[in-house]
Parts: sequence; structure tokens; C-alpha cells
Amino acid sequence: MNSKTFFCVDAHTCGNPVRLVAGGGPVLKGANMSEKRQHFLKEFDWIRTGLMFEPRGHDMMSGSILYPPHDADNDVAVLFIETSGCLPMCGHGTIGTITIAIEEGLIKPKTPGVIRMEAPAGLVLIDYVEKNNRVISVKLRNVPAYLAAEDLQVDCPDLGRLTFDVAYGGNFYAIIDPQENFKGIQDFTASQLIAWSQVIRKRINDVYTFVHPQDATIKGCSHILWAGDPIDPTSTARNAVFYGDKAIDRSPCGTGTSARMAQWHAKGKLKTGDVFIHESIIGSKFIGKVEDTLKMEQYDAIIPSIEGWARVYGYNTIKIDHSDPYANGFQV
Ligand code: PYC
Repeated sequence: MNSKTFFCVDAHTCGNPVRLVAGGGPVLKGANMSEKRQHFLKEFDWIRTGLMFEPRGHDMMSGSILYPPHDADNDVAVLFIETSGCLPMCGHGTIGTITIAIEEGLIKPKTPGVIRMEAPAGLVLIDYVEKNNRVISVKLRNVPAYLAAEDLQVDCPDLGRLTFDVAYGGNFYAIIDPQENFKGIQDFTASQLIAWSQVIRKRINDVYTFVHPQDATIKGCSHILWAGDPIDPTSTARNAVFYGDKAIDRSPCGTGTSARMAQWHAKGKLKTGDVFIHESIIGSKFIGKVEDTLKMEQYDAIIPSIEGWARVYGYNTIKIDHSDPYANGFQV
């Protein structure tokens, strides 16, 4: 087989891309999406790199592939494909994927307006609002989120020593709140944040280990959440989330917002029922809420919800020709 064609629908969620592979995705082995994620990473990762990296994608590119659910009560199962790998969970990816799937008729939910979605990180319950064949908003009740560690330290080039917390919201986040050596993202460019993130993420993972208590395949601090002042004073907070090797999320980051709400809840700054409006680097917003709490192993976890919107902008038939020297993509 010299080439493979993928039928994709492209959208963005609050500014960050979502490329849903509607045709051409591989058949995967596994009893759930966590196992299928491992199979994909072992045998089909060229599809991810070919579709996410340059020349067919770019540093921020992110996408998904739909699978039938493993439990007949659920509506769909989703694999997230990103420049960073296959994330256990992706909030902006979910909002974009559901918007595309409903508008394009790729999912027929058992109950209109409600979708039970299996992600590698667990079950995600979704409510969406549709008007005139357009999805206006998507609200996801995420997997449990928790504060994993507090007051850790890392040395950052230029800034010096930084104190950070680590929280899980579907991925592990190092959260850098404003402090003596870092007054907030408003003082810095995206390129500066990216350069520092590359260094400190490595330093953090060299020293500390983070493993999900219920799924050992979810491990490592993959994302850095830099905090700062909101642009709109009615927002709760703003962030710049670093992911992959060179990306700052243009959306407010669903799993990052979940992690931050878990951090605030654990510190007594948010309580059950509170709303948390999170702004992205470009000022787009997600509405977060602490829906519930639960005990998860040794952690006091929250059930966060995230609400946002996405827009479909194109249909993309992409060929990966194996004789192309850049078939599997590249990063500079
Ligand atoms: O929205 O969860 C998210 C996300 C993760 C990486 C980029 N966006």
C-alpha cells in the first residue's frame, strides 16, 4: 500500500484546531479506549504524526478518530490524536469532535442533546445544544480531577526558581500561579512561555513522577499551565497552556481548566456549584463548574464540567503517500 487517504472534517474550538478523521482511521484492538490508545501508539502512530505535524498539520494541530462504544449504553468512543501524542482526554478536542459529529451526522445519539462518550481517560457525559442544524454549545462532564501535589519547585531559565502545583484533569498539569518571580502571562510573549515550558517540563519529569491511580498508562506531567490576569474582568482567570513541543492552546483548555478547578477546590477557593470562567491566551472562554466531589483512592477529587463552542470550517481529504519523504510529518 503506497498511500492512504483520510477524510477529515476541520473545525476549531474557541480558536484551537480539531481535525476529526471521519474516514480512514485504523481498526484497533482493545476492550476499552485506554487499550485501543496503546494499540494505536504502537502500530499506527504514523497516522497521527502524518496528519498532525507539518506539512499537513502544524504545531497546534489536534484531532480525533471515532470508534463504536464498548458499552452498549454509550454513544461513541473517541481516540484523541495530537502533536503531543494520544492524550487520555482533551476538552477542546471533545467540544470540536461532538460539534462536527452532530453537524455532519457521524453520531446518532440515543437521546438527542445527550452523548455518553468513552475517552481513554474514562466516561465523559455530554450535553449539547443544537439550533438550525448548528451545534451552539457543548458541555462536558469530565473525568474526575484532583490536586496531585502542592508547592513543588523548579528552576526556570531567566525567571529563576518557580513554585508550582500539579493537578490532573484528564492530563497532568504543572500549574504556575503568579508569584515573586512570575507575575503572570500578561507580561510575556507566547514564544517566551514556550521556550521556558520546554525546559521546565523536562526538569519536572526528571525529578517527579505522576501516575494516575486507576490507569498506569496515564503518567507524566505533559502540560504546563501558566496563569495570569483575565482580559475581561468578569472572567475568573486566564491561562496559557503549553502542550506538544511548541504549542500554546488557543482555547482555554478543557483538561487544564478541570485541573485548575481541582486545584482551586482543594485550596478552598472554589466550592461545589461554583462557576469558573477561564480565558485563553486569545481571550476565548470556557465556562467551568465544579459539579460534584468524590473520593478517588487517596485524593479528594471533583467532577468538573466545561462548556464551550466550536465551528466547522472545512472538509479535508488528506493523502499520506508513503513515497513522500515527509509522509510521517516533521517538526522543526
Ligand atoms: O482542551 O483539554 C484540552 C487540551 C489539551 C491540549 C490542548 N487542549
